[in-house]
Amino acid sequence: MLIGLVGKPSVGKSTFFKAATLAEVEIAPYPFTTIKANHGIGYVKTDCIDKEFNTQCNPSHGFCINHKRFVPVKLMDVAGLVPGASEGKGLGNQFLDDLREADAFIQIVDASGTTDEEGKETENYDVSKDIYFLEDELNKWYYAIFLKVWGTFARKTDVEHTKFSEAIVKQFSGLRVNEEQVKKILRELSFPERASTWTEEQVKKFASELRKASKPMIIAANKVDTRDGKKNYEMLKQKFPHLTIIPVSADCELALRSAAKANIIDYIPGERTFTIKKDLNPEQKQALDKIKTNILDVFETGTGVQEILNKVVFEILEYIAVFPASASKLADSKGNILPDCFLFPKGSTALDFAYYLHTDFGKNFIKAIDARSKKTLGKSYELKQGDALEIISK
Ligand SMILES: Nc1nc2c(ncn2[C@@H]2O[C@H](COP(=O)(O)OP(=O)(O)OP(=O)(O)O)[C@@H](O)[C@H]2O)c(=O)[nH]1
Ligand SMILES: [Mg+2]
Repeated sequence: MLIGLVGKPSVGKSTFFKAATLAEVEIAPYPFTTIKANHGIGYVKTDCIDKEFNTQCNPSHGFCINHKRFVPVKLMDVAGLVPGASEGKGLGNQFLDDLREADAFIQIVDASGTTDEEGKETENYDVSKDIYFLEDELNKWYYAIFLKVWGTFARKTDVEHTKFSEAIVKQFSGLRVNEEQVKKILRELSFPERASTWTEEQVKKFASELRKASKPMIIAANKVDTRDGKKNYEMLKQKFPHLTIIPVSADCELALRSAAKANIIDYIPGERTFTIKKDLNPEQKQALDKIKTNILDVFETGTGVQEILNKVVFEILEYIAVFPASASKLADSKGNILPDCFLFPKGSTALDFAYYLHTDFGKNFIKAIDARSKKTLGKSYELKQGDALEIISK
């Protein structure tokens, strides 16, 4: 699972990335601070099943606080994209190629309205422009990938009469498109059967539709802590009712997580409260008070960073969290309790789970056992959120 952070320069992509990963990355109020992509691990939050089993888990990846399990997901922060990037403006859009394999994008928008289309300081900028231009640049990026191979590819599929959707999936496997998506798009567009006869406009339309399907997007209206942040977030929500837009303050989340790391406060990412653990100096106290009154008390989704990651993984991509567990004990051979929790796409089966754990478990699958009910489950059992399963193999 890879989630890409995209948007114009200076919107706070690296701040969001740092808040989610606590990786040391450069953050600055001028465009193109990030040039080389940052890779890191963020976490999605799910109920840990250790509470049900009356125990405390020891995760080998991620962590667990108060029975909330934080499961790792890969995040990538790239350079800022500007209008005209496909013609080489700014840093161009070549760097997006690093994100070909992303499962989804988080588009960060600067809701303060204080950065222009190139990320430079301005006033009262119309934030909705960011949404239009990004979509356009992402479509152009996909179209450019298509154009490189389209002539030869389309003629070949005409001649060979191969199943077209299958051929598309194979040709563009690096973009993580799946056959169901391609079939659905072809049905809806009802373009001529022979792809080599498609007009340029038709190829463009097809590339855009495939982009939408293979890179679903959620929008972070960032910097809602600023003067006009909330107002602009509300404007975006009204103007784009078909998009998922979450109010975010990456800066506040970064402050909270850093304070928690320094043992100054107790804070569970995504919650709307924190507790102060130490005597603070007046500036520290004032900064934390501001976060509480301006963000946590105002927005149902807290700072929005955790909410966005969870929404992308569990709602947009529809993944579920599953725990390997034995029916008789919850610890591994080293005594670690429920050390693993894995994310699977909805519709995955007990057999998929077995293969994921080890190819041999998959190949030699006998049955799965539900650690709660001790019931036996077959290969085709569909995994459910929070399942705890043991795989029995030959
Ligand atoms: N008020 C406020 N400022 C923020 C927030 N997030 C980021 N910033 C500020 O916005 C500026 C740009 O942040 P970056 O994280 O470097 O932005 P970026 O999108 O990675 O920029 P490039 O790498 O240049 O594309 C910095 O001064 C941040 O401190 C936020 O939630 N609130
Ligand atoms: Mg950056």
